[in-house]
Amino acid sequence: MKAIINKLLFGLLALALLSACGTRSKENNKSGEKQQKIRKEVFVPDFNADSAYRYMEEQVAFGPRVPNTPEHAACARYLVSTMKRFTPHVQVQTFKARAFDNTALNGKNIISSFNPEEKQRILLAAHWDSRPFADHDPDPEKRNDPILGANDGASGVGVLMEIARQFSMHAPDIGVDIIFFDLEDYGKPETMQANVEHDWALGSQYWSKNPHKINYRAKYGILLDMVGAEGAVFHKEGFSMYYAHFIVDKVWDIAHEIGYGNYFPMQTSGSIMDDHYYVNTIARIPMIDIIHYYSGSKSGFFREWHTTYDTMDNIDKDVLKAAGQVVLAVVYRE
Ligand code: AHN
Ligand code: ZN
Repeated sequence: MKAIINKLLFGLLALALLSACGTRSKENNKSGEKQQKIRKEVFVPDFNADSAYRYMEEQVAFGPRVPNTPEHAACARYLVSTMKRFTPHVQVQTFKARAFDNTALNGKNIISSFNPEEKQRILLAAHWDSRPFADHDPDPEKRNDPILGANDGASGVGVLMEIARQFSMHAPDIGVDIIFFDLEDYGKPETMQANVEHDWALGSQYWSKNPHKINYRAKYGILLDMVGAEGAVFHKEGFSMYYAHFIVDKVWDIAHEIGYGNYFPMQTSGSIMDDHYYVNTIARIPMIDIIHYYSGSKSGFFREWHTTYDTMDNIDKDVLKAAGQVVLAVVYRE
């Protein structure tokens, strides 16, 4: 009896310890025809959604982060100084790009590296700028106003900042580069009929042609876009399936294995033009997009997409947790 109680106590203690400092998941290594399971203990930190939420609030507090504005510049300084708390290897790639309307935009891609000497690398990314016009706002009067971009912008960056904080406490085995792409959301407004191409994702186009390191390679990349809206689910996006099927499988399988299957349905969506498209086609690094697709709206995105309602009010910490925990598990299993 005493032995059983001791065992129980030990189990409880182990549980408490695990929940305090991360989880150990069991890795299945299939080998030979018997597919004997060799369990390798892998440490995966516990993603803190409150922390990610706070990093989002801090970005949104600058106001819209529209290129060529002081708010955009101030947010860049905040992102750089915060990331420098997590790694000394932070680089800013400053560049100019032409918008659809010929405006010369000042862009800054912010690149934070972990284990910079490691050859095997993973690339994680999100865009940090916010859209200059709320062209999908229900009120026509507001369609020229800039958006706050809580979900469309700040969510992916907030999740990656929390991941960076976790890396600073327990470095993963593999090398990781976290890129905050600029100028993603300056595409031509919905109503404009101009025949322009490649008007979105100007920062990732620039980086893909001019990576921060010569001959830069990564095994694969994961882009996070709109990972915070209440009710979000992440479908297997079309370009991700086309260019990086094996990563989609890996990520969705892990999501199901660690209990976030509800957020990662085994369903495909159409192809979405986003930063990963250029990383795949120009830099030729296979990259997927974890993006909230919503078939219930005309745009295919969340209800507040490109409206003045894309605020912190519609952010759900459980969604941030699902996206962040799955990406952490993927990285620490490498
Ligand atoms: C297009 O609407 C063509 N692409 C959506 C990419 C995007 C905009 N992601 C966030 N905002
Ligand atoms: Zn957008």
